[in-house]
Amino acid sequence: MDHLKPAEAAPDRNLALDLVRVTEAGAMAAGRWVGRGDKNGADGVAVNAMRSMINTVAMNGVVVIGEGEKDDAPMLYNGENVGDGTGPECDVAVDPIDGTTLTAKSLPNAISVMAVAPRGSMYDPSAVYYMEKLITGPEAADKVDIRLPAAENISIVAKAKGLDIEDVTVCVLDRPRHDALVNEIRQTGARIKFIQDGDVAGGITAARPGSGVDLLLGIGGTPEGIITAVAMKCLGGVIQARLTPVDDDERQRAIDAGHDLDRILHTEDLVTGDDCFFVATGITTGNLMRGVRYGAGSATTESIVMRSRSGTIRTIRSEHQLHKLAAFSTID
Ligand code: VTB
Ligand code: MG
Ligand code: MG
Repeated sequence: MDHLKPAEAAPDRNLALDLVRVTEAGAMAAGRWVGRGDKNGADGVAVNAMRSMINTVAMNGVVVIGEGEKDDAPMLYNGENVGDGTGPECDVAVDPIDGTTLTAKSLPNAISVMAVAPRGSMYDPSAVYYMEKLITGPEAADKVDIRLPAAENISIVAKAKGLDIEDVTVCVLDRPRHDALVNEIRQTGARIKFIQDGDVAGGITAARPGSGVDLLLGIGGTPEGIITAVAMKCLGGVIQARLTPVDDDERQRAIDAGHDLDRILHTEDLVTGDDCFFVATGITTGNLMRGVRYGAGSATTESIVMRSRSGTIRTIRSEHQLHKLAAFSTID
């Protein structure tokens, strides 16, 4: 049976289509909680739905990024074994809901998202919850530099895309910590698309042609940054990041954990190699995908499924018959 080893060692191309069922399950569970004003309740049902589905996937996964610590949410916890244990050895990064507040308030761009890569290939984000990010698409991917002022990166992106500065739109999380950045961007004449939450969707939008967004700048979650790195590998875009401790305690913890806070983390540092998968399903409708829609006894989901090695980007619209999927009626 030795001849089977190489095939088993690397994630198989069919994995992507199995994985999407996991984020579909998360989104369908969360979809019932849209607008209910209870972000932890929504996160809880999404975690449970994903956890039961993920264990049917033929992989030997370990959760290396399970959200929860920063947002104090229930987790698919770090170190948890996931998958049916039969397939390739993988690192799994999961965010059952990126945008719990978006879900609770029925605002756009909440997604259920997961990334998978060979074991050991994802950056260990522990100890520092936030990072400064620069994300853009293939055109300017090898020209931008997070160490430069925002104005310079905006002009690099404009030039690479053949745009006037005024045509460039920068996605920024709407937070007081970004006040200076917002001023700097506005002085260039570029426009800003503010997002309330959800910089995974925001980052992908920045790398997708025709999305109306050209660049993402600002400080967001470290786990989301690593998930975004997988997406960038598939899309040919780039993420550059710098760990950003929020206070002295976090700074010290980061240094003790061996992080070099001056280091620029490139896409390749956040996930090494070229054999990774990204799947996301819309919870609320946004720029990338429509959210979950319910009909009589049915639900329709839209997902994006990407594989880095092939570069294939699939949009999958699925119609689910809920009476046949009793496991998803999580609201009762
Ligand atoms: C960031 C962003 C996420 O939460 O982590 C943000 O990356 C948290 O920022 O996409 P604050 O602590 O300032 O709220 C999200 O928006 C959602 O998890
Ligand atoms: Mg989350
Ligand atoms: Mg998140």
